[in-house]
Amino acid sequence: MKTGNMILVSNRLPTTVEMGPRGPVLKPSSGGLVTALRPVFKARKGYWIGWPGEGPGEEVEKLVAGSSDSACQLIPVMLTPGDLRGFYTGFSNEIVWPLFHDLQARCNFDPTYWKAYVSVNRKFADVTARVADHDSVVWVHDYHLMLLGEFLRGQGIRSRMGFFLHIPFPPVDIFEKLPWRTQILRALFRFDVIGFQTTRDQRNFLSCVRRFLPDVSLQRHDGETRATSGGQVTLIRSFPIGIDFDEFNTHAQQPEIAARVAEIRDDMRGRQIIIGVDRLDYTKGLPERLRAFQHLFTTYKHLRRQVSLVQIVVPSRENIPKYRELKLETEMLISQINGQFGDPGWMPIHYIHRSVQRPELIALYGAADIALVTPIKDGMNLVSKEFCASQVDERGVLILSEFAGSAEQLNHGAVLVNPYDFGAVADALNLAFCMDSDERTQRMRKLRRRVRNANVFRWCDDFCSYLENAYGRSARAA
Ligand code: ADQ
Repeated sequence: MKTGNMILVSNRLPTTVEMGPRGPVLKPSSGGLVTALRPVFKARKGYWIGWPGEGPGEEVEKLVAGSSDSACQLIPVMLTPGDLRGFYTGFSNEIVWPLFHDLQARCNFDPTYWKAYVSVNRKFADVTARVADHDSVVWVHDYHLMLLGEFLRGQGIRSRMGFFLHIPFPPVDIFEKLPWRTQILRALFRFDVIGFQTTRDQRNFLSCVRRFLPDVSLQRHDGETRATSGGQVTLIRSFPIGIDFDEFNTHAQQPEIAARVAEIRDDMRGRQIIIGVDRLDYTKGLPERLRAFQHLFTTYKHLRRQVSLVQIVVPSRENIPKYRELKLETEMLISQINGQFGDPGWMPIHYIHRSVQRPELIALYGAADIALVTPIKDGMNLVSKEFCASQVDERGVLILSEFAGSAEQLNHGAVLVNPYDFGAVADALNLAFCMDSDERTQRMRKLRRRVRNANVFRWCDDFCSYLENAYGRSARAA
C-alpha cells in the first residue's frame, strides 16, 4: 500500500555512517529538521530519500534499507565517487553555492559538472518514483535537487510536489551568469510549490523568471505568487525556517547547563564574552569578522582586556581547495590578532575548531554577552536563533548581518550590521559592550518571542499544509 505517503528527498539522509569494529554502523542525526519532521511522519507513512554518506557501498545500502527509523523508512540513493565529485563537490558546491551567495568569482563553471548534476538528479528521481503514487506528497529540499520535479513529472508522477530552497536566491544580474539558468528555472516550475527563506529571495526569483521565462504569467496576491506556465500552476511563497525553541530553552534552564555557564563565565574572569559559531564556510564572513575585531582594538582601546571572542568553527567541505585556503586564512588572522594584542593574562580570541556537543553549545550561547553573527550572505542562519533561544536570562546582545535571512525576522531586537563595514561592526561591538541591562533585556525579550513563535514545527506545518492544499494539483492532474 503506497497511498497518501509523505516523501522527503534531500541530498543527505538524516544519518551518518561510521566505521565500527565490525564494519559500518548507522548513526541517526538529531538536527532541527529531523525533529520537526517527526510529527509529519506520525500522521502518515513516510519515506526519507537521500545519500547515506561515505562507506563501503553494498554494506551501507543494506544497512540503510534494513534500518527502521521510528518515524519513517530511509531509502538510500547510492552515489559513486565520480557522482560525488561532479554533482556534489562540483555543480552543487563550486557553482550553485557560491553563485547563489552572490560570489560569482568563486564559481567554476565546468560543463562536466552539469552532466553529473543532471545524471544524479535522475538517480534521485528513479528512487523516488519507486515509492511515489498519485496521493503522495513529495517534499524536495535544497539546491542539490532543483531538477528533480522535472524528472519525476517525466516519469508520469502526478503527486503534489514541493521544493524548499534553504540557501538564498540571487538577484537577476548574478543568476544570469549561470550557463544553465533557463533549464533550472523551467525545471523548478514542475513543482506545485516553491518555497524560499525570505521575501528577498522570492523577489529575486520572480525577477529572474520575468527576465528568462517571459511566457510564464505571474499573479501576486497577499504574499504569494501564482505562476502559470503551459496550463500548470506553481505557487511561490516564503517560509522562513525556525529552530526547536523549546529544546534550547529547556536545556538552558537545566542545573548542569547553568553550572557550566557559571564555570565558563568564571574562566573569563569578568570579561564580556563574544561568541561566534559557524561552519567553516566563506559565506559565514569569518575573515571579515576577524578584521572587524582587529579594528575594534585599534579604535576602542579601552576594550582591550575587557572582551574575548570565543570562535567555534566546525570543519566543512574540506576536500574543496577554497575551503582549505579559508582555514589557513582564518587561523593566520587569529594568531595575528592574538599576537598583536594578547598578553599572558588575556587571550583576545579563543579558537575551537571542531564540532561541539549540543549541551556545551547551549552553555556557550548562554554564557555569552554578545553574539557576533556576520555572514556575508546566508539563507536563514540558525545560529542567530539558537543564541536567542538559549539566552534564558535575557542579557545577551545579538549583532546580526543585514545579509542573513534571519535579519528579516529579527531586525527589531538585533543590532544590524553590514559585515563588510569593519568600522560599523566595531561600533556595534562597542555599543553592545556598553548597552545597559534594561535595553539588553528589552531587545532579547523581543527576539525570543519571535524565535519561539516562528519555530521549526510551525515552518514544517505551514509548508506541508500549503503544499497539501496547493490548487496547482488539479491543473496538473487534468
Ligand atoms: P548552514 O549553512 O549549515 O545551513 P546555519 O543555519 O547557521 O548554516 O546552521 C548551522 C548549524 O550548525 C547550526 O545548527 C549550528 O548550531 C551548527 N554548528 C555550527 N558550528 C558548530 C560547531 N562547531 N559545533 C556544533 N554545531 C555547530 C543552511 C543554510 C542556512 C540555513 C540552514 C537551514 O546555509 O542559511 O539557515 O541551512 O535552512
